[in-house]
Amino acid sequence: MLTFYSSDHRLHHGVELKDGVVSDSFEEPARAETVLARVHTAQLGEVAAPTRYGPAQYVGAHSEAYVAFLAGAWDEWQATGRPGQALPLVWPVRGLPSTRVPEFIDGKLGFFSMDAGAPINAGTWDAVRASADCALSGIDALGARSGAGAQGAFALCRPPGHHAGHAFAGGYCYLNNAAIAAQHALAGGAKRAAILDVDFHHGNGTQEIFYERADVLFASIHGDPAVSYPYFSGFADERGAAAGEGFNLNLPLPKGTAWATYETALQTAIAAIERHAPDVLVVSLGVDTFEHDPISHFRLRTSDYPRIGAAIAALRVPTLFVMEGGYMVDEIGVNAVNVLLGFEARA
Ligand code: OKP
Ligand code: ZN
Repeated sequence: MLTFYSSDHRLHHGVELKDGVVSDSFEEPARAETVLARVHTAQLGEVAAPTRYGPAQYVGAHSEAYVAFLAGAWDEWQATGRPGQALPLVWPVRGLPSTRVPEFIDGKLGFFSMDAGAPINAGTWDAVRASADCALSGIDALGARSGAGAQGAFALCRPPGHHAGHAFAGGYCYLNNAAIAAQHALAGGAKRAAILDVDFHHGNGTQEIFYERADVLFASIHGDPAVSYPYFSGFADERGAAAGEGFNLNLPLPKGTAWATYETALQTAIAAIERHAPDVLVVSLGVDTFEHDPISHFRLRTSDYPRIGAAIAALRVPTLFVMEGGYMVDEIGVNAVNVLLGFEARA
């Protein structure tokens, strides 16, 4: 399987407010390095640098105004002379009347964010672009190789993307790499796409982007939002709207979920994808479902990950794996690559 990776991800290193203290983010550069090292040692296949795409390819999944905000936010923040990273501190929640885009950067940060989990520093935009470019390159590689069997490609994205919506950042995410990839596949001639999100956290951004569309099925298995981030999205009764009604499938699972329960949900998601009959499948591949993940509470084991890949391969649909979360840095490489090896063994 071909992997797309850019060392530009290192240009982004965020901070987060954790337990009331500002510290280095769990979403750290070592994550991608660990996965890349495992791609090599497991001999998954070639690693290529992504093609450089333009902001026009990010629009569709995202609004033009939001992409322009991301591109310019650091310069606007820096012009104010603040010493730290750009972070929002005020949001347009229920009860605040204005829907105008603020003129000043502090207001813009709140307008274009769901939380304070997506800080912007000097290298963030370059890292974010390179991450999306890995996903776009992965779709183009699948197209070039389409033919018999279940073809796979791996976009080793960092930062991740699935919390980013049409016009907002959040939860370590800026551009929604999986959504951009699916949109690119449709622009390239695919009639239907599916996105399977196996990250521990609900992919609220991906859900929002495709919520009213029937051409992209979104299926997600995640920690119950009653007790897990992102709290305000991911419930089973969110099933899509308008033309997209019935094309959004949320499978929230309780704390402590281990393989047996997980597998049942996975098979439910796979069956829904099969009914949708997509021309391309994008997998939001988070491995923060791991039993020792520091910020999540499922109990999957290293030996469960190849089974996820094998279940996906059984669909026999060209599949792009897009890296999302996973914060037990020592094991993220083994677990992520195990999914890919399980896919290849069945492909
Ligand atoms: C990104 B991805 C919990 C705070 C949650 C945000 C988590 C973002 C996860 N104490 N912080 O889905 O892996
Ligand atoms: Zn996650």
